Amino acid sequence: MIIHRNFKYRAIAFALIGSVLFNSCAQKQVEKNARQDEGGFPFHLPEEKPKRALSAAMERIYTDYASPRPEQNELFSQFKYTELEGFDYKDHDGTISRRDPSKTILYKGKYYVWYTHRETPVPPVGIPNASKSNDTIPSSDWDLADIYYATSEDGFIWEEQGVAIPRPPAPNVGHRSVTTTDILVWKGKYYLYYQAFSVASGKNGGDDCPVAVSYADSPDGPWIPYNQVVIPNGAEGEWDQNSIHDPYPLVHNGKIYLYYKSDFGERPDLVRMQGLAIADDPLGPFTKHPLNPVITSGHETSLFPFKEGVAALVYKDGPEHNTVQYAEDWVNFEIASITELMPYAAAPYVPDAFTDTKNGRGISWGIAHFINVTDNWNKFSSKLVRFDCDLSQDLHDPEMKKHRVVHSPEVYLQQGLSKKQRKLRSEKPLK
Ligand code: AAL
Repeated sequence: MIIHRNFKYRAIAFALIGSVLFNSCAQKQVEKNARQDEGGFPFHLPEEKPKRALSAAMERIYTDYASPRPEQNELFSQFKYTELEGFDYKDHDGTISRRDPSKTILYKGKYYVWYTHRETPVPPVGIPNASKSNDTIPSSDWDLADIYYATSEDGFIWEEQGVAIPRPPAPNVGHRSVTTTDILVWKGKYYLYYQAFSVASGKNGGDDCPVAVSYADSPDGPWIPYNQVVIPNGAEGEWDQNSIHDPYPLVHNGKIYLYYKSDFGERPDLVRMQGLAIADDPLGPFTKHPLNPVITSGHETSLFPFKEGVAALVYKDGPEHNTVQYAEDWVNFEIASITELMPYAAAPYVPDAFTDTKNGRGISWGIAHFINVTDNWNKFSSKLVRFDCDLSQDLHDPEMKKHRVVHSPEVYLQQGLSKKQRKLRSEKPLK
């Protein structure tokens, strides 16, 4: 009896499955027929994703980006650059360098920016020659450096105020060089996080350093060093075992979200990616996110709250360089747009960086740097520069939304073949 009943149920099940399969095949055939007689893709690019079969590329511009048109994508922008006034570089002889700026903040009507300041009797010898460095000869452009700051009324003309954080005496962490700082404003106090080198960059083979922090009641200081590592390197064998670079704090969900870069693997196959460490208190403890690395590309992390999520300027290194990326959950980043000529070490003015906003407004300018400004490795030095863009919900600047940057032929010709490439490519094929 039971066998008979099972057989009946199985027969019903097979009949149901069969009819579902038949219907879906029939449905597909109906759609296929419909598509074939719906004509080609429309002449005017639809604002919304059209109900028709789409190629992967067409699908992508409706699903991956805020708008199928870059000029209507709030997270697409071009970037424009302006020389800053107020900084002396001694004709870029390599003995003075300013680079790796912090985010800019506005305090009592003045803009403030902090940055790596190196002033040495001679230019750096270069990381590969780090063994030749000593107490006066720098290995890299950011070796034997201190953290300086400058103020401005308009973001274009600056007045250097002098040193904010000097190198501490040995054996305190950072006694060799303190560099690549960023600012956090938290409960009325100011915190500067920075790379704290105890050995010349390159001496151990890599650009090895942890992150330390100093704090003050005013952006003008005095800055009190915490004199401890606040973002430690990863354990042996972990991606961030050697370096915690570019500390970049924001405030989200009542916590400090500090993004950072690490260089991992061995030169010349170095990989650079971005991680996230979160804390309830500016002095830590910071907990590294279990999904680290959270951004697969980029250098000198720069991010800003945007709507409910966070956006990132991802440039220079990695498979997804030259992109603006977005993470609604502040952890899982997607590409929001592809762009070019992105600012090096971009450090934007982010009005809502520390307000724990639930609707980030975005950015329109900041400070960045140009490295090796004389294109001469024997006189290596860098300089600060202003960048402007339109990655803001409160700005509509069509000039920043053009699809392409027109370069002069000289820019292309500057990227010439090496002698080796030219020789290889001019040899006649053997056959
Ligand atoms: C920069 C940053 C960090 C590195 C070096 C100085 O672009 O990534 O600060 O250590 O280069």
